[in-house]
Amino acid sequence: MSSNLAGSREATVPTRVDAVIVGAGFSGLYMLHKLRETGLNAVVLEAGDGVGGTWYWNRYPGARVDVEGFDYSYSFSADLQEWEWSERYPAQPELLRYLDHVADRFGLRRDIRLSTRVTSAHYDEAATLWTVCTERGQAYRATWCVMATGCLSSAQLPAIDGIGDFAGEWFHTAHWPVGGVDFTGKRVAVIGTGSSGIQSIPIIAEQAARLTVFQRTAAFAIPARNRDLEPGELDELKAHYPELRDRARHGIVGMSRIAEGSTSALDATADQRQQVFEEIWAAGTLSGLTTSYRDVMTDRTVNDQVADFVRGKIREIVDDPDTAERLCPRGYPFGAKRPCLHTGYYATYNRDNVRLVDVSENPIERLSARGVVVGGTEHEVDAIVFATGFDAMTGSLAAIDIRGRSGRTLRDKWSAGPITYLGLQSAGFPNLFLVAGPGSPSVLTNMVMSIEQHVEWIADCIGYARERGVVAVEATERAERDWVHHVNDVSNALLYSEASTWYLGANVPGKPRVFMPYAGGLGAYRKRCDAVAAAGYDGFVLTAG
Ligand code: N01
Repeated sequence: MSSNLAGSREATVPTRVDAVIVGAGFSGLYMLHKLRETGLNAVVLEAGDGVGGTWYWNRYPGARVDVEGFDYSYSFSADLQEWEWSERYPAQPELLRYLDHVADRFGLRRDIRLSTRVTSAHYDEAATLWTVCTERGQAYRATWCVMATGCLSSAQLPAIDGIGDFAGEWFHTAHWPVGGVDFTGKRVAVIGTGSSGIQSIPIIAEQAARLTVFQRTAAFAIPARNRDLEPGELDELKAHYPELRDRARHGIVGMSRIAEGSTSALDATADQRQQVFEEIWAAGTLSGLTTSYRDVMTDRTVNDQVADFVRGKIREIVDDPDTAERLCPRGYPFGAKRPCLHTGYYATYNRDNVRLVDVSENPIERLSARGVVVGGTEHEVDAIVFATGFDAMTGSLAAIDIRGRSGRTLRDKWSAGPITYLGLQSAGFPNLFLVAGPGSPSVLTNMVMSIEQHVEWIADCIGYARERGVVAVEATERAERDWVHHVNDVSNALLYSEASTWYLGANVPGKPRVFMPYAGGLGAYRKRCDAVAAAGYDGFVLTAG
């Protein structure tokens, strides 16, 4: 409970708005803009001290997006073409500046409350209103509540004994200090080799006296070939803006310039395949290998060809054959665990001050006051970086006490895994919308394109309801049951379930193993959502006031 008198007084006098939006990242900013356009009085509640969401929190060394900046930016406003990306894959500071620019450009800040963490959202059936409360003791009453809380925003520390015993400094990549960290002259451990680890390891290695990387699962990483954009390069893209954006909106992964192969790799000769893979490797794209042939994610033989190709590249780069073998991913299909885009990652292991400790068979036992203990050996370090990921897709929602009709909690409803209709709503929680929720393409695509599609759909739905005097929009149980089956059917036909990943919740002890995103592709998903809307919001019950 807040000790702040003003705060507790506010709690008894809720602020009445049409809509509460939780989160001020890419989703929340655009949601606010769209709801204003729809004529709503909306407020955004954001836990951080600034806007930006993911790009506010993830300030670790080397943090940069792995989708090209041209694609990883809003497409809804021609005005925003004014933004000049400096690099092919923009780094965190530039992305944060961009989102700050968007907040200013559309005058969003006056309706954003920073340093305001939402603790609960309860539905009042009689009043058809949500009451949203914050850690600071404020309360808001709203007809509509939009969770723009992000798919990867609930950071995970591993369940390793002795974290409290470690006498040095430790950091999580997703909660990096704003002023940065100077590792000069230090002995540093990085635990985790997913995207965050793979981006930060080369930079930390350049600074630290010694870097020890603790790897449990080797990742497939593709060189980013990041570079400054040439003068005029962006103008060239902007000259084809509508066409490129349209391609991204309707493609599988939401990117404008990723070739989506329609042929089988099995119909190509070994030389032809090699040439295709080499071209993609040289181009430096995250999804290029996955979409190179139509059967990379359905046929294990084809998938093995891609995996062998990447392993061959790792062996070419890493000097020490033993280290190279340990860096070669094995035991799961390429693409089933999210691939990474890297800059100098594998070559980092050729440095004298970098060591790789394989903890796949011998897990980290504990942290001691002086370091990390594995197999009875204490690896002494001055600082530890946890690049250990997130309680993905559901973690940030589970952190809020969300109660729908009859007081039922979302945590309870989702205890065996998330249940949604289109990843947009869950039955029993009227007027509560999820942006990029579980059951939507979200993390399998360029997030910005998926977010725009959701925000526009939600705003249209709310506008439709208001025009008709509808006070409650709620997914039916039948519609969500059918959708969950469909999501499962689609992922079961692919190779995703053959890896233990955060897509499945496998990285969080006790989390039910359910493949959470929708793997049917953004374009097909968009068509489905459009058809639902065109049919008067098929699968939803619309209740007039
Ligand atoms: O997290 P992760 P992340 N002992 O979950 C290891 C997006 N992203 O922050 O695989 C030892 O991928 C764990 O090992 P294992 C992107 O979608 C995007 O790196 O569970 N190791 C794994 O290696 C990405 O996929 C960008 O066996 C332990 C690592 O920690 C997602 O965020 C940049 C351990 C966690 O990897 C998450 O990426 C960054 C333990 N006890 C992130 N516990 C870009 O756009 C966990 N691990 C570029």
